[in-house]
Amino acid sequence: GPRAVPGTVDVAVVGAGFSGMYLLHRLREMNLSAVVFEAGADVGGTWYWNRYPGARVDVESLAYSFSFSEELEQEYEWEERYPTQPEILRYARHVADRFDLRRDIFFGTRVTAAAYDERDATWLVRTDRGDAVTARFLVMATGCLSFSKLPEVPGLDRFRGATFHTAHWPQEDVDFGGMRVGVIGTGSSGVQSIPVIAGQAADLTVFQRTPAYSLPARNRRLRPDEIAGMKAGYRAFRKAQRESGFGVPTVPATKSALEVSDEERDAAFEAAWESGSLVNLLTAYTDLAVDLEANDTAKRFVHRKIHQIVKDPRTAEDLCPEYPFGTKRPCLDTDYYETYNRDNVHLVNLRRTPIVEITEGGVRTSAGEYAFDAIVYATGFDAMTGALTNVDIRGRGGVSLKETWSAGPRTYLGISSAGFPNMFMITGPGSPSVLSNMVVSIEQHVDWVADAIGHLDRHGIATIEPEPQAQDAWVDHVNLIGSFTLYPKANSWYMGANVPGKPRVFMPYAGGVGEYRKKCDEVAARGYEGFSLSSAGPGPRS
Ligand code: NA7
Repeated sequence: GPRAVPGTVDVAVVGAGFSGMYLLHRLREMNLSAVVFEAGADVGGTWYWNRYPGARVDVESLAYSFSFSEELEQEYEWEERYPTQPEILRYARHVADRFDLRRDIFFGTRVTAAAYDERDATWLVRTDRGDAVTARFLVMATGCLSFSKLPEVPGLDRFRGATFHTAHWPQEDVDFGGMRVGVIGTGSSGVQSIPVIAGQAADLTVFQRTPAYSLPARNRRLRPDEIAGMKAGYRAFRKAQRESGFGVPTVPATKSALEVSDEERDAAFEAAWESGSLVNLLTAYTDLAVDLEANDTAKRFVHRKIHQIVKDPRTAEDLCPEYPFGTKRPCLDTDYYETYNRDNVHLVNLRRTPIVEITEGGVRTSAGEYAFDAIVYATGFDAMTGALTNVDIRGRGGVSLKETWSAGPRTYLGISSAGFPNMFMITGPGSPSVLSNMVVSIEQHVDWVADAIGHLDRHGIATIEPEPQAQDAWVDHVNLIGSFTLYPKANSWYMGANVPGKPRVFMPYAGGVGEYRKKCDEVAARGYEGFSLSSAGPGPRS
């Protein structure tokens, strides 16, 4: 028969993506009991849900992988430089099998609420299947891009054709052969799926509100010698990842984009463009992320590329972003701009002709109606906070996390929030998370949280919670670093700007994963400085 959900555990974990999987493994090593709830039918999180055609990671496979097990590193065979969604999901499944994770994971189960009981210092976690679990610790391993959003236009349920969202793609393959397809959204999911859909559909119309900056991925199969080289050098590479800015080792820039000749700069940008690596362009000069004039040089370079590739000058112009390069998440693509040279592909600039409504037959903009057999929503996510605030989380005094964060998320280190004792977030707002190679950030957070729980248990401490002053100082620090950058100049999901009514706050920590790790380690080394630790309550169960 089906396994019973345990009534009481040390740790309740929400989500079985890379975060929840590794956390479960760590907790078991510490002989703690844990239960993991996962809404999907299998592990993988982002890579379980985002099955749209062309879905790939934009960090190289050998870097976008767990480092916690040398055996895993050595035995796993990556096929492509930038693996496809099926390849990454296969990796996640392999990890689940290899570490026997599934026996503590309850799939098809969504956590709906979690309430802190001050008397017992425990969390009561509830699911949509009626489970109620009491846990000493609650860890939200819910991901940063997991609560999807649809466009805010009337008539979404009116359309009679087939409807898809890139983040809820069907399990079975979809074939758009012979169909008239509309894609709404040109973030990474749109940029990756549009070339593939264009190759199948009779006719494809892309609705673009904001263009993306995209670089060619130059994806290819990995050669045996480069895989062997990587495996031989993994320890040094992992160390470099952890100390880097983006969780990907780079050669630090030494020059301003404004102190070199146009020829030298163009050559450097050209090399980055040819390399198929986003960070190579983002970090080509010291000041691209902080100085508008310097940034303009990269912006103009990409604009030139777009005009070289796209034959119709008006389409090319519409594809050129106005906001500074890198201030919204840039994309890696395979034939994205080239796709607009196809006869069956049309671009609609929603800045000129906004969507008025979805109709029975398709999409109506201010310029008229477009008829479709299928609409693909590539409209993204309520990023970083959506997956947290859409669970009814109640901390001390029954206070809701959603209300507490109504003016923007407030965390200490992006790991925990005042008023919510013994609750941790993996890659929460206020951590580098979305500005980094996620696997590097995930491992660092999981290790820090597991070590913190170990520390509490060794010292007979029942609760950990940020002091409000430490949290205020961290929020100020995150804001200050953000204010040194150009990020606030774009209407991005980093700023919450893609969701109407969401407060405009720059949510990630932009100081780099290496600096961030140092801060987290210092806090722990100083006895969890900035946290109040209390030994009231029941203490560890063993
Ligand atoms: P993104 O990057 O949030 O992209 C969503 C796209 O959908 C973006 O172009 C949005 O335009 C567009 N959008 C959203 N709402 C609307 C409405 N109402 N009307 C028209 N267009 C809309 O999500 P993705 O799934 O592509 O990628 C998420 C991340 O995954 C990506 O950054 C990588 O890190 C991996 P906007 O820019 O808001 O004007």
